[in-house]
Parts: sequence; C-alpha cells; structure tokens
Amino acid sequence: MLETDEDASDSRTLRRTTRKVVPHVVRTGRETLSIELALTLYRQMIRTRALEERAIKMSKSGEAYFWIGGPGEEAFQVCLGLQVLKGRGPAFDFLHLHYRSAGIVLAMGMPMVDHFRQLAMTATDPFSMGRNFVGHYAIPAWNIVPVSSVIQVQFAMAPGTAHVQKRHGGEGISIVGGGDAGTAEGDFETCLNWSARPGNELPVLMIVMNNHWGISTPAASVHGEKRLSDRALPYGIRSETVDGNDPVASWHAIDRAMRYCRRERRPFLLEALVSRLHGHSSSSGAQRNLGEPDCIGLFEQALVDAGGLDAERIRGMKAEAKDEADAAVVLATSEAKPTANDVERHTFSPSAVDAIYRNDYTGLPK
Ligand SMILES: Cc1ncc(C[n+]2csc(CCOP(=O)(O)OP(=O)(O)O)c2C)c(N)n1
Repeated sequence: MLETDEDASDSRTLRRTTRKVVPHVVRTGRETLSIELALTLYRQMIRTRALEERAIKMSKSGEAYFWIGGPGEEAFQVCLGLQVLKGRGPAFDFLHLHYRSAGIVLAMGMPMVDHFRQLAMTATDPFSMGRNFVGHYAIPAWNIVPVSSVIQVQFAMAPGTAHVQKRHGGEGISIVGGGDAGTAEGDFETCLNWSARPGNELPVLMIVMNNHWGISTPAASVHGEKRLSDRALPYGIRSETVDGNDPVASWHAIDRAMRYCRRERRPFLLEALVSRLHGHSSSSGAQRNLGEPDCIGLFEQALVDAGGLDAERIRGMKAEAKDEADAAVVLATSEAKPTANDVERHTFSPSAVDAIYRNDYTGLPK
C-alpha cells in the first residue's frame, strides 16, 4: 500500500513506497541505472534547479537585470555534462552550447558562484568580466567556446572543431546544442550538410532541446516534420528522439550517441523532448508553468519506488543545494563591478598582422 508525504515537494505529492527492496537499480521503461549513478544525477539536477530558482529571484529583485535558463532541462543536461570528455585541445570534446546550459556546465564542475558572477555582472565573472548575459559561458580549459545570444550560429561552427578533431585523431567530438525553433535557421542545415559530406563525415553530436516553444511561438505551428530528429534522414545521419525528462533514458541515449560519434567519427542528431518550466526568460516574466512535467518530481518518485531515496533525504539534499546557491549569491553580489576603465579590456587581441599594417586590422594591403 502506498502512503503520501506532502512535505517533500512543493507542488505535488510524493508516494512513499512500502515495498521492501534492496536498492540496486532505478528503472524507467526497459533501461536501468545503478542507484549510485542515479543519486549522482539527482543531486546534480537539484543543484541546477536551486541555481536557476535563485537566479530568477535575482532578476526579480534587481540584483540582476535579465534571466534566461533551463528549468525543465536538468535531467538531460546533467546526463550530458557528466559524460563529456573534459579537457583542452582536440583530443577532448568541444562544446558549442546555447544559453540554457547551466546543468551541463555545473555537472562538468563549474563552481556555482561563477554562474552568479556573470548574472550579477561582476568584474570577477570569469566568462565575460560582467559584460555578457547569464549562461554565456566561455571556458578555454574545457573547450567551451563562447556562447552566442544570436541563436544557432554555434551549429555552423561545430563542424570546424570537429574537422580539427578528425584530423587530430583520438575520441574527442564536437557537441553542439540549441533549441527547436533554432532548427529553422540555415546554420542548422549547414551543420547537417558539412557533417555528412561523403568521405568527410565529422564527429559532431548535434543536440536539439525541444521544449516546444520559440519564445511565444509553438513549435507545432512552424514545423511540418513529425520529429525534429527526422531532419537527419536525408543526410544519412543517424538520429534518435529521447524523453529528455527521463534521466535513465537520456543517460543511455547520450551514451549511445557519444559512443557512435567517438568511434565511427561520424555525426549523430539527438533530439531531447523537454519541458519549459519558467517561460522563455525574465522578459516574459519567467512565471512557473505548472502544466508541464517536471523531471525532478518524476525522478524523485522513481528513486523512492526503487528504494533509493526517502522524503527525509530528499528534504536534506534540497536544503543543501539551496544553501549552496544562497551562499554563492552572497559571495557574487559582494564582489566588485567593472569600472569605466575596464571598457576596452579584452575587446581586441593583437596579432602578427598589426606589425605589418599598423592600425589597419583588415589585413588587406593599403
Ligand atoms: C538569429 C536570431 N534570431 C532571433 C533571435 C531572438 N531569439 C532569441 S531566443 C529565440 C527563440 C529560440 O527558441 P529555441 O531555438 O526553440 O530555443 P529555446 O529558447 O526555446 O531554448 C529567438 C527567436 C536571436 N537571438 N537570434
């Protein structure tokens, strides 16, 4: 018989299982994960959610002027971040991300405070010195190329790093991600085309986070194809659509896709069906949308059913994640902002051409 525990979660009830099971695995559908890995994923998911919820509050309180992020994408993002081959240079994965990728980068090991530094526009923001929007990471040590606000340009860039990786050898791949609406841009088609040239196939893992919205435009009103992953078919690119709200399915789908790209040195298109739990950005209010499935609540229940988690532990883990986010915000907001003297810093990188054509950055003969 199942009992309920209404304290464990904000907006729903948690069924407590009375099944006596030795917790080994958590199962959804035909696939399983060890309880140990599942708890790692769960912890990273709630850390990401705590970060996003605190970030939304900052945008409402005036501590930050704009929020955009990925509540509803935690399950898939954390599974991706934990499977990245992290490092610098072509032997490692390159990441061409979009602006909702906190779960990926946090799972890779980014300290929470760095996210809040960029959101609070401090001089200590390691990605842009307080100049760029939140979530616009740039981490050379992990091959995370600068995130662009202009959607989908990252899809035209990914074949470039993949080309270098293919020539270099090894198992490094180029991972590129964006939303469903962005797939209408030519850059998406460029990526499909350049990754699949016969004899020149490239190790590009293309990811479409399909949250069914492009700001306020429903995807169903602009896409005739049944599944976005079908866009790979005419190019002979392998593809799959996965329930991105299910970390068990997501973990295995990412594992399959990565293994294929790493070993075959060929592209793969993976579509993740996810929720958008807070509206597009703070510009539309970032209100909580209760009508879509929440990957955290669903995974909590799966873990409780498997005997790997109970209400008390859930409460403890969530409190820990919230405390971490709160402390990171206190630190970030206490730090210095850029000054007027910093305006021109890091805006121009001198090159060998300067010595030849002084003050002429075109590089063309006079
Ligand atoms: C080239 C370009 N066109 C339009 C915009 C404005 N814009 C910002 S986000 C967005 C919606 C993108 O939707 P989607 O690709 O589905 O990603 P999501 O934000 O839903 O994750 C648009 C149109 C932009 N930033 N860049």
